[in-house]
Amino acid sequence: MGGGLYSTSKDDFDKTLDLTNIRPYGDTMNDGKIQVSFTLPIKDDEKAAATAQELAKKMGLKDPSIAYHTQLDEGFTFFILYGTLLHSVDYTKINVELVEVEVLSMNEINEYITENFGRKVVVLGATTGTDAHTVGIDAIMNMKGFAGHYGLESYEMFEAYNLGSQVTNEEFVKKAIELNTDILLVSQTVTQKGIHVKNLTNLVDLLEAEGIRDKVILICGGARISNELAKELGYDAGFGPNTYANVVATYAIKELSERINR
Ligand code: B12
Repeated sequence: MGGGLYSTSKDDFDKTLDLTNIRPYGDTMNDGKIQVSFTLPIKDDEKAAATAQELAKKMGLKDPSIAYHTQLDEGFTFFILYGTLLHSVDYTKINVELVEVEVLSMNEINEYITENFGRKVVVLGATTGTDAHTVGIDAIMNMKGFAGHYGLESYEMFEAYNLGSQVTNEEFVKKAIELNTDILLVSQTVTQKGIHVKNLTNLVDLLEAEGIRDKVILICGGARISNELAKELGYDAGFGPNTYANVVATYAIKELSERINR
């Protein structure tokens, strides 16, 4: 008897990994299977389902099927669709600008600061603007840190101040001047309607107006922040998801040392 309907013979599966033609992996290589979700501002009925499928086809999904749909509110329907993505990307042509630094441990960082600056380094952090998310900046600054990596407050050679969330750029700059701050850490999580871009840009403008932009190492971070975006906005560096305190600290003290030597 042959393999039948559910044959799992290894010859049945495509196993070709072509980095110039990367497609989503569902349960076999290159099958292109993905799931997407969105809400449409129309009532939950057959016509809405057909509309959602039509949209999915326009996104490049072949044979989209509706896995789930529900009314969110009167006149609003949430959909989850499953299908085969027809697009692919050349992975070998993707360039990402990362912060490149040989990462030091907490002890090495304390030693580096003692040897190079002979004093504590002042670091001020906050989530600025209307953004209420504190978990990201706490992960970098709080004593207990994040995922087994202690935060900057536990480093002997950092004098660390965490102002929390919803700090206006004006308050932040005022505090930076008052503390004679070396390193500024800004966290931004909400990116709806580009609010993070406006807020981060406004901070740079204020620092320039006060004449202290070049005196501080200015770093931003958050789930949707990249080093590339940070640099575009006038920051020294930007850090995204799964950043640890010692990585940021290594970059900041080396940059501070270079700037002083320049
Ligand atoms: C917890 C949470 C909340 C809590 C926040 C509580 C608190 N005290 O922080 C509450 C309930 C208050 C909340 C509110 C809102 N939230 Co919310 N929230 C989340 C949630 C579930 C987790 C975020 C989090 O804590 N992540 C864990 C931390 C550790 O990760 P992280 O922030 O990425 O931080 C790491 C790195 O990014 C980096 N990093 C972060 N900051 C910095 C800074 C520096 C200097 C450096 C170097 C590194 C760095 O290092 C960290 C550690 O590695 C996310 C969804 C999700 N699962 O991600 C939504 C989410 C972030 N929230 C969202 C939204 C929309 C909101 C609201 C606007 C909802 C509303 N309509 O009211 C409000 C915001 C109100 C406001 N004024 O800001 C959206 C954001 C969408 C967007 N892109 O804009 C998300 C993604 C949910 C979603 N899918 O829609 N939220």
